[in-house]
Amino acid sequence: MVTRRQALRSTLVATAALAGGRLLGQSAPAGPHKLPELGYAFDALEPHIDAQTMQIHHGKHHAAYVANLNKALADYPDLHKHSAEELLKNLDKVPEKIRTVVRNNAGGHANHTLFWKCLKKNDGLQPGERLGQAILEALKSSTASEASEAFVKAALGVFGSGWIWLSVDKDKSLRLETTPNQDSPLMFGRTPLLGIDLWEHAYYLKYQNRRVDYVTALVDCINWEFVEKRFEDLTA
Ligand code: MN3
Repeated sequence: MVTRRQALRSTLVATAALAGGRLLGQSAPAGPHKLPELGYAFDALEPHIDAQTMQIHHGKHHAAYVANLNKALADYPDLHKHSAEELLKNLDKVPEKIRTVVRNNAGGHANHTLFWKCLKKNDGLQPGERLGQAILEALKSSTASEASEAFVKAALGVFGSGWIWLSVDKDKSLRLETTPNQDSPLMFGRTPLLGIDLWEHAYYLKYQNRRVDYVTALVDCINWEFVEKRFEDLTA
């Protein structure tokens, strides 16, 4: 017969083992790069983006870019002081042996870090006048709805996986651009202002192959407060 004390002890051991396993399972390999907090609840963008997609996207996909970046840099301690953004700006200084891995995973890390901040249900809020005007120029549009259409059309034109961006050029002008895979405007001397993930993992659970519906829904999920503040900082 199992005494109460024995039963309690085995429960404690099992609980400790479970907690240990969970810690081991979740702990990323040591390294300079860390998965940032999402900053809001997984269901904060419902119904536009579902909670399960957000959870997998942040906790699995973004986490994997961070883990793989740390792994690639493990034997290169001199590179540990650089942010993902700095690595992307200076890929030519990254040893050739790890350059592609760093390009993909520093890209994945930096792109998603910005992406999470760009998202918030905006209840139809529009960007302020200065940013609004810059967006109309970048999208060669005369009205906000024309600009939205041009943005969605450009997103649909990306073949396979990639990103669509509004980025700030060296002359501080705003431009619309798309990149394949996890490439960043930082690789081309521009600074991303706003980026939208066009990989299927960003929308497949809810929208399946309907990228048009996902991008259209995301227009209502742009955190204009954040983007506008970033625009002021980048173009000051
Ligand atoms: Mn993604």
